[in-house]
Amino acid sequence: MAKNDDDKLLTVEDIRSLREEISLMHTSLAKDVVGHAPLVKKVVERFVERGLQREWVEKLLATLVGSEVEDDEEILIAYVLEELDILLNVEEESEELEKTIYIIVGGTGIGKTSLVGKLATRYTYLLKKSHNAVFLNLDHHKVGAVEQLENYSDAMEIPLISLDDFLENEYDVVFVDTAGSRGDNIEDIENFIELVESCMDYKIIVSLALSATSKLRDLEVINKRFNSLPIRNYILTKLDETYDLSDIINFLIKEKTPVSYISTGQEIPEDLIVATKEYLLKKFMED
Ligand SMILES: Nc1nc2c(ncn2[C@@H]2O[C@H](COP(=O)(O)OP(=O)(O)OP(=O)(O)O)[C@@H](O)[C@H]2O)c(=O)[nH]1
Ligand SMILES: [Mg+2]
Repeated sequence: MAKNDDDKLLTVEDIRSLREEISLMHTSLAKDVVGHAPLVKKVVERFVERGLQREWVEKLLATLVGSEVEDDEEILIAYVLEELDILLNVEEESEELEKTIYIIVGGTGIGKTSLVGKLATRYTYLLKKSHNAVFLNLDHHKVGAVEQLENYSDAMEIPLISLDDFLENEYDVVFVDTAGSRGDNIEDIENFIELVESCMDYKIIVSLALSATSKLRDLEVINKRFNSLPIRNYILTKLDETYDLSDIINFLIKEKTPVSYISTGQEIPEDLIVATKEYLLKKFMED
């Protein structure tokens, strides 16, 4: 195709900035449209007060302005909840694992080691199939990290194995605890995954633990820090420590990665539930 100054092909950059412009136009258009429908505006304010991002709710409800439901508050609310329900992703529990490595990663002090304890106990004692589960520790950084797992191992009668032991034997599921980090120990985890993939036929599940008490920006940053790992799902922790789930909900509706479990307290193994959309939405809407 002929190219000259009058007939230039669009570059990827041009398309990206056009897209941003259109998105901005949509945003301000949605704001205007909502401003003309008092009840829709009221429902927008209600969800904004709950912590949802204004732009998101305005864009969503603007599509209903002018329709027959714009004067029906209940339907407007139900519409937002239904959209949240569609956008939230959860993962069903695999009740039978074979030759699986479960690696829990995430920031410091958010409940990774507790999750390893809860999950190993669950897979050993609480599910229909009793799994041959063990702990493996990749946290060589924190003083006391081994002791914490040793305590769980003694209390729950679940072996804590060494790397050599792991390489020589077969287990149904190996729960791997990692160092709490802001992302700087990722290389250790990558090396471990590489080692497993090079000489073993274990299936690997990497879960990113996220605290429900974190702010949206922190959740986004931590998610980005770990994105070189094959994160299969999120596990939410400390849901008992906050009444405001808006940041975690705002985060989850933009991510495709599903939530697998939710930790609701310090008790091992009781305070762990399989994630459901109903639970998340109910907690979000609770006062
Ligand atoms: N309230 C509450 N406390 C929790 C939850 N999960 C873990 N904790 C507590 O949070 C503290 C830290 O938990 P750990 O499991 O050691 O966290 P970690 O991510 O392994 O910490 P580091 O290894 O130091 O990065 C402990 O006191 C746990 O009992 C939860 O869901 N709710
Ligand atoms: Mg730990």
